[in-house]
Amino acid sequence: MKIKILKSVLEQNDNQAQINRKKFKQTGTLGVNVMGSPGCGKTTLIEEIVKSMKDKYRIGVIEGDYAGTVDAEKLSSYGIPVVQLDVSSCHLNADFVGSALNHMSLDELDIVLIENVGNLICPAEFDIGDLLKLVLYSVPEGDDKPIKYPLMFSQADAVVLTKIDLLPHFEFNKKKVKESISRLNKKFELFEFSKKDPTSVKLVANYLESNFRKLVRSYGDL
Ligand SMILES: Nc1nc2c(ncn2[C@@H]2O[C@H](COP(=O)(O)OP(=O)(O)OP(=O)(O)O)[C@@H](O)[C@H]2O)c(=O)[nH]1
Ligand SMILES: [Mg+2]
Repeated sequence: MKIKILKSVLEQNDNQAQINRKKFKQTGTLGVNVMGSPGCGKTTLIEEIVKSMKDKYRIGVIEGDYAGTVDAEKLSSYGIPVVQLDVSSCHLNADFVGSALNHMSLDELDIVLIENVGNLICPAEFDIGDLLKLVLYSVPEGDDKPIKYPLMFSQADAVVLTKIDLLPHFEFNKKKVKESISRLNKKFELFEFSKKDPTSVKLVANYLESNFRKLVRSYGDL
């Protein structure tokens, strides 16, 4: 009986995720699910992406937080639309994101960055209807995380190694990390980011830009 209930929760989530995904495609908006453990640097990277892309692209943010509004307040200061979701849960689900989308004019946005709740397990289990999954993985977490949290790394379109400036201070073998993700995931791209090096966001921004262009080419006629 328990299994049936869980199945219906996931089915319901998947149905709403399809609705969200269709909305993103119809409006030509790249919905990006930004995931990673608590404190891995999600808000910091989003902030740098916004700074780097906001003059050329119309960017919105959905902030999924367990509690508090600090991240949403920080990002609102860039004059972009930000919707805060108080989820009181370890992950975002498609319903939460669907309700946030009802408060955004997707027709007027090119990219929506969705900061998921800091967690390497639950967000990987709930489809939110995004078109791209960025998984952030910070150097201080240690180089064994893909082995311990395989679902998250297997789903990533791109993995961003964050806090790369801290590499000299931690035992973190980049080659080992790349190999363990490659065993789980055949298609991921890998980036390195440090807030101490503002140019390091450029490659991530270029990646988002090329995915946005691909989306517009594929669904421009809808
Ligand atoms: N050294 C260093 N610190 C960083 C870097 N990126 C973020 N930090 C710091 O790491 C801490 C957490 O960063 P956030 O961007 O708030 O992380 P988050 O993933 O959004 O955290 P939650 O929303 O709480 O899950 C802050 O003190 C940042 O200043 C980086 O590239 N290098
Ligand atoms: Mg944050």
